[in-house]
Amino acid sequence: MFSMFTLKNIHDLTCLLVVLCILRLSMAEDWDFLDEFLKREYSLMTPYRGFSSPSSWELKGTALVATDYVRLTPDLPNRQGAIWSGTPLQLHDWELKVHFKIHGKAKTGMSGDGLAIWLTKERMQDGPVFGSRNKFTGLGVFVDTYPNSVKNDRVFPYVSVMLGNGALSYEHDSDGQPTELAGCSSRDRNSRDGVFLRIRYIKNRLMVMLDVDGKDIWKNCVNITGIHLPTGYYLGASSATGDLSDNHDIISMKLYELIIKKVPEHIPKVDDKEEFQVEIQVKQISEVRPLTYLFTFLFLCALVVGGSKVYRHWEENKRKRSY
Ligand SMILES: [Ca+2]
Repeated sequence: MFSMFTLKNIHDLTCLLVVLCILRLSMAEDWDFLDEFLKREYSLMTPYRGFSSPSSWELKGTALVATDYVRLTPDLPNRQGAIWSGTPLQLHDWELKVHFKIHGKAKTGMSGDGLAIWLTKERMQDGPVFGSRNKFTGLGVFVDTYPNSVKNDRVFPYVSVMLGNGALSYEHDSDGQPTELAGCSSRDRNSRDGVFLRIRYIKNRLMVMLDVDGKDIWKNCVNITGIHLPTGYYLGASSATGDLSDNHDIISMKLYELIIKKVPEHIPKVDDKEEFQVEIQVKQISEVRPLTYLFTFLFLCALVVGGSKVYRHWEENKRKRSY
């Protein structure tokens, strides 16, 4: 009975350790990238030469180009403006660093409406979602400065992420809460030097980080896995003002290609097929030392326990014989 119990424990512990090893390795892979390269064809930065090329950036609505910024809307009511890249993004793993500034005379809570950063199939279309079309296809990152919903339990300004499939509708009156994937509160209005926003998409993980003081101190806002974004979509930024307003300025949008670690394939395998998984993967893992130590330890324990049991049995027999 004892030996059976021990064997069961060894089996359970081994399975647990194998799972932990695989989990640790896959988590490390998710975060790792080797290098990043600025891709100018997708980026917008001073001196904003991109607007002179028809294949690059385009202005819409009230958007205008100044020396140090592109203003999507001025601090005036009922304005809409946008900028859109004309080059479809063909990269699989990337990071977009957006430097923006939302500022105006009004107190926070009495200004609006905010801005959106886009990576969508559609481009250059007016609409009610921060000055761009609703029922979009792709990614929208919203910097919402005005709480429209009276039921709001969130602190504004509020940054949120939505993935549109062409049918989902962003509800402006509820600040997009029903379709929000994740988000966070962020004081990104009237910052002296503007706010930096990072949108990182790597191996189907989407992360959004914010640096509101320009001190290179990043706050994690969104971190979600299982996001599938097709290539060939367009980068853009848009903004709208209503009764309340603000200046919504984009200072730069820099797109970096992320070079990720390629894990060489040593053995053929099929995802989601159990018969190809556990045992083969265990042999694959180079860091099997903890397993070796565990097996040695368990073997020694079993040896000691078994030995003492045999010894006790032998002692008992000896005692019986001597009676
Ligand atoms: Ca709002």
